[in-house]
Amino acid sequence: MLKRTNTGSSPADRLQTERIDLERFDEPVYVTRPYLPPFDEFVDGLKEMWGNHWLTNNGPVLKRYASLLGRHFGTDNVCLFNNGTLALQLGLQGMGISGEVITTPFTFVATTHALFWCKIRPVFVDIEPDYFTLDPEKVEAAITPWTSAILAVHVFGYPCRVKELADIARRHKLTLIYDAAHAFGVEVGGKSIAHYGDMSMFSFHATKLYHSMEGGMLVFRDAGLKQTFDYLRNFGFRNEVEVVMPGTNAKMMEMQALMGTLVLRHIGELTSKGQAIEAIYRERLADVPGIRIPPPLPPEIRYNYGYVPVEVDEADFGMSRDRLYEELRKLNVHARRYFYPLVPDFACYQNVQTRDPLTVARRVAERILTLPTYSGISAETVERICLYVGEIRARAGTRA
Ligand code: T4K
Repeated sequence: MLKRTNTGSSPADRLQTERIDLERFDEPVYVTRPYLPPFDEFVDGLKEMWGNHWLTNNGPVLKRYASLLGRHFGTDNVCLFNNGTLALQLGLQGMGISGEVITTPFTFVATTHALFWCKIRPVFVDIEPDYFTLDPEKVEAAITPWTSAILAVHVFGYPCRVKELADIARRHKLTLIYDAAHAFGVEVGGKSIAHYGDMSMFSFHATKLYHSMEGGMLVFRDAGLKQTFDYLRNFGFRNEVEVVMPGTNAKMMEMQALMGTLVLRHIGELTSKGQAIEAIYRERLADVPGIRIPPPLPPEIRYNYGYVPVEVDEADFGMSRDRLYEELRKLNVHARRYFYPLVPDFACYQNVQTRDPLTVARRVAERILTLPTYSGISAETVERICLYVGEIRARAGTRA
């Protein structure tokens, strides 16, 4: 229950005059929670698995799931993996990418790890300020004779500038790969985001809007790659006695495929719920000085509402992003600083030379805070988080 002490009269000066008790949430409010389909549906699926006596290695549930996703994306060129990281790594390996790849510093570290495991040198260039995706001009400026590909990330599900990147890739004969880990369900110009570039990787991790507990998928343009990806995820086996390449074990198992199948039935509701949550944040935080939500997306983009990232401007908010993060934690609200620190600042990548000063990425990484959103969160909880952010700001202002 929220307690308010009204010391002012007009709604306009409510934030300044109406004090709100910052009462800790009884239960933790996490940045996300996986959607769980009706338990009975899962049990029915388990019964089928028990009947099949088949748990992994290209079983019937996985095969059916792969066809379902193929129909969903309108292509046979899909391959499923046990997680998104290995999907991306094996995707790069299977496409024979080498040398230098131009990529973003503002991402989950797995994007860069996938390059590392393929012995590819990451070349980090800056991002754009509105939606945090790669800046095409910076990409073009970083191309060298050793550049083989661009690895861009639709971070938070915000589409990269796909047309400009495609144009650069075409003119410089580069492979264009997207880490679409956050972008399931996103469309640009009426077309799934999966159909831009030469290959896209989707993560189906439990923390994603759409998930299969753990899981990953590649969607690719060249049908010839399918066989290679199938080999790579299953030790390189062609048959019982032939190993045609040094593959690994990256197979999706039946239980994951079952979860993915069931969650897919509910993807429409999940997106609508996310949209409603985002609308509350957008409206309620609009007048809080120092909090910036990315602008509404242009009409040709259909967004999936999987994340609500905001930027905290310390001067206007009256405290740093890190202080706000800590204050919210005290109230049992576990927002996350996705993606801070920047990948090149992690110890294992500090020796990677970066010519671009990454000015925008550094500023964004210092300010970013990803707020809780998931299908099970109530509108009341979101309203309360917004009021708390406003109140924390008002108190910071009072102290200043
Ligand atoms: N590329 C990009 C751009 C990515 O963002 C990712 C993954 C990848 C590639 C690699 O894809 P995968 O190999 O993961 O398929 C999480 C996820 O583990 C990771 O998948 C995701 N990106 C990244 C952005 O976030 P953490 O370390 O922040 O997760 P964790 O365990 O702290 O979970 C966040 C919150 O979610 C928890 O505070 C509570 C809640 N939660 C989590 C789990 C796992 C639940 O309520 N239930 C759960 O089962 O990395």
